[in-house]
Amino acid sequence: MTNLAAKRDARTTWDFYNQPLREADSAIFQAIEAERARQAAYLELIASENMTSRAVMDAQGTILTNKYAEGLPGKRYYSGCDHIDTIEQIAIDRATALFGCNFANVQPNSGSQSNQAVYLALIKPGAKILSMALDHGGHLTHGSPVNVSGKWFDVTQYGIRDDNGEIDYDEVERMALETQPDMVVCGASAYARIIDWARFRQIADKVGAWLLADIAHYAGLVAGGAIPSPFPHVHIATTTTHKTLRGPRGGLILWNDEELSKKINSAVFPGMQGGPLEHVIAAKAVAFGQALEPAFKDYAQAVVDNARALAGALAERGYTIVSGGTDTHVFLVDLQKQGLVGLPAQRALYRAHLNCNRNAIPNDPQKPWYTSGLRFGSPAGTTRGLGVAEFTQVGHWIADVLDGLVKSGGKSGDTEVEGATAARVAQLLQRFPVYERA
Ligand code: DSN
Repeated sequence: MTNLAAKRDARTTWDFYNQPLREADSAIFQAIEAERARQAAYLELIASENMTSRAVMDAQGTILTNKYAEGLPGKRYYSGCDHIDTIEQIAIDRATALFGCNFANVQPNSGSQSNQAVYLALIKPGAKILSMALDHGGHLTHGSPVNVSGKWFDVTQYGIRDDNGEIDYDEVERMALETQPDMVVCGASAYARIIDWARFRQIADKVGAWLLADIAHYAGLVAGGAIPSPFPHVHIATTTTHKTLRGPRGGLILWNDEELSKKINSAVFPGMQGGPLEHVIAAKAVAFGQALEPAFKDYAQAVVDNARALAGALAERGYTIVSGGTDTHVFLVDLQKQGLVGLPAQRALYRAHLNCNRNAIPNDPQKPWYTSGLRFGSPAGTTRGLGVAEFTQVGHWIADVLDGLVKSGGKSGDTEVEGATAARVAQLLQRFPVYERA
């Protein structure tokens, strides 16, 4: 090799290991920068989203992505896992401390895979599941016909009561006695009220079923003590780590009984997954550490207070809140009274820099693509620093935009109101700056 070639080679090697994304791939860098600007400029009201910390992202964006580590701390199939073990054990210890349970598997890549791993661990294809219907607030992975859970299991679904929008526990019990499920699933992705974990356990015990609580949406509120914990009532809880819990995108399984450990751990690996994403597990550990700080309790309570303020303002303006209000971070608005459809409503709000998602409401006459509802949540806005006064104000801005949409016939929206609202949102968000770099 000539000297010049050797120099060039050294430079290439240095670049490979050290060149920042900005220089290495400008197309992707610029798109990420654009997304950073979007997140700064829009108020995030999607109930399942949040803004995680720089520290969490720092942990995730590390050389840990290089390592294969099938197995569990202290029992790996590949060598070189000493430091990975340290990290994963810290994540496990913090998870169990945070949720007050004995065991945790921090490896699931998502909430969906957490649920699938639990099914794989405890029931067989063809088994009976009793769970909440998707359009009543449940989740795809709780037995929706379009999901593997609905294809492989015999699913019966409960919903919410027409009169008060709450789970009808007597009806759940009746259904359980009638169908004799192998597993009862509680937990939801669009249910605003406190779930009675103890009552669900009584029902599950009556029919000898496993009780799984999917707390993907509520985990941060549970960890922060703003709503009751599913432990010690449930056999197993699953969650995502990126919603109210404010960590990296990922999943987590929690349980108390040592007898379940082998089944659950082996369902995650080798049952469902291969090498765990240890860079994400490090980021989960950081997020769990942050959630163990006393300040997280204040955050969790503020999330609930803010969601109530938002729902209250919308109700004051004549919008129907499913179940009449919220005890959590989330609620659904039923747009039928205003004659609105979810899709154009979501788009009108986005034009005003208010980001929420259209969502099916119970017994929705519209198709899932359109819907008759909107789902709102406070976790990201609360992280950003908005309080009750700001969320109340935002509730009125949402109502202004939706009223404008009604006046325009429900499709195009009122450009003037949307523009004025976008300007107000921009002014508000200037007071609550976010990430300085992508
Ligand atoms: N997509 C999530 C949500 O928005 O609730 C659930 O998986």
